[in-house]
Amino acid sequence: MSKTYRHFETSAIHAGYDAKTMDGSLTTPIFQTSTFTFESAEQGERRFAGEEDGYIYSRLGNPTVAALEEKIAALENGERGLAFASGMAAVSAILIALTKANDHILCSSGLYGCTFGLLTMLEDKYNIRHDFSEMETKEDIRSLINDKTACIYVETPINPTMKLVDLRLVAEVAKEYGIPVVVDNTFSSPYLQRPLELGCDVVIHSATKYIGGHGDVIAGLAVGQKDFLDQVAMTTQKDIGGIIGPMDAWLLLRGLKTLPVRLERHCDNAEKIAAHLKAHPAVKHVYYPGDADHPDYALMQQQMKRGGGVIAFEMEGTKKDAQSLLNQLQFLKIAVSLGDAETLIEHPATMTHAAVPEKNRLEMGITDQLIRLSVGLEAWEDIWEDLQQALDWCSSKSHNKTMTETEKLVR
Ligand code: LCS
Repeated sequence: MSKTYRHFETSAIHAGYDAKTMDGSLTTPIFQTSTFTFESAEQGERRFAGEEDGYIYSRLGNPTVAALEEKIAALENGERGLAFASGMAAVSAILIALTKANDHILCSSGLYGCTFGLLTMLEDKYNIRHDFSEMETKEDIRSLINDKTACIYVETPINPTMKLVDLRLVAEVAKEYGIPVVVDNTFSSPYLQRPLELGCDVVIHSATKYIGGHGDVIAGLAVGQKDFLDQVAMTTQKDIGGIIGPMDAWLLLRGLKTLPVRLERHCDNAEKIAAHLKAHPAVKHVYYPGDADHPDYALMQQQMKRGGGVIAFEMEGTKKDAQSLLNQLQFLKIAVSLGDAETLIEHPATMTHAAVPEKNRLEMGITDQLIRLSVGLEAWEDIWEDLQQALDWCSSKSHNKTMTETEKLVR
């Protein structure tokens, strides 16, 4: 395990790197190389045989990537980290490592659309079945575990509905059966939530989001016990090959240094925006775990530091009204992804979760009127001003529509 410091903020900057080993370079050098030379044929043989430490080929390991893996392990309080080409490469490597044909996976009641797609593919090709559960009580979980259950897979907060899952509760039940719990911690980042400290076994990130933080890299990370991640490194990671490049690893190392500062600001802004959204007549419902009215607010306080930077809200009206809101925005960006400096807004039913069949989508709570807002680092007043003018427009349009319909009736 790499050296950690007393405070997360210090580890985010210093963990996993010793400038003395890199000629005093303040920042981690980018080892932009595909392969590493051996001094002799015998050295090559020893490295391949695992008898001598040292790099071989960048798909098997690279010093810049290793620095990132050490840092994320330190921040998640795990034994080993692994870096991947994308969040989905991390999700697929871990799920493939944990399952075999005919197994079963128990999942939280909502998942990112492509994770849902991966589960569907695993079922179609290898008969690896899955169930969804709200996981509100121990009995909810126990009732869906069977002798084929290979792991429990949880997102919390869930993309995009912002429901939470009680990680301590899930970990306690999983221990009864000796089943590993995998947590996709993308929406929280290790600054707000550390699932391994709550008894879970593996943490996954789409590092594309808060960890990168600047909308310029696609990447994934996994953290867990060394034995298991060593096995993943030598099997699904090495042989499927979804590894990260050195430049992208460096961008994540840079992003991580400011993670605590950015997250505090994301949370400050999101709290203010959520409160204003709640008061607007065009908004039917706001789902933000940092809001005291959120059904999981008490749970948020137990397992997260703050509510995070993502808000989901339901518009009054129809899908068209939800789309109109996006179209009326002046500077906020219509885009999927989240956790960037820019505020990003999207329509999950037709974007991130468009590939999820309507029945499953509605069961997950993703209606046509649901909007997901990743609150950025701009001044919250400017974010609200843009949202407000778009919401006002939606309200006045529905008001006008009602008037016209009434007028028609009168005539
Ligand atoms: N897990 C979660 C919770 C995610 O939100 C995403 C991507 C992934 C895994 C996959 O990560 P990637 O391969 O994209 O790095 N979520 C996206 C989203 O909500 N909008 O765009 C991508």
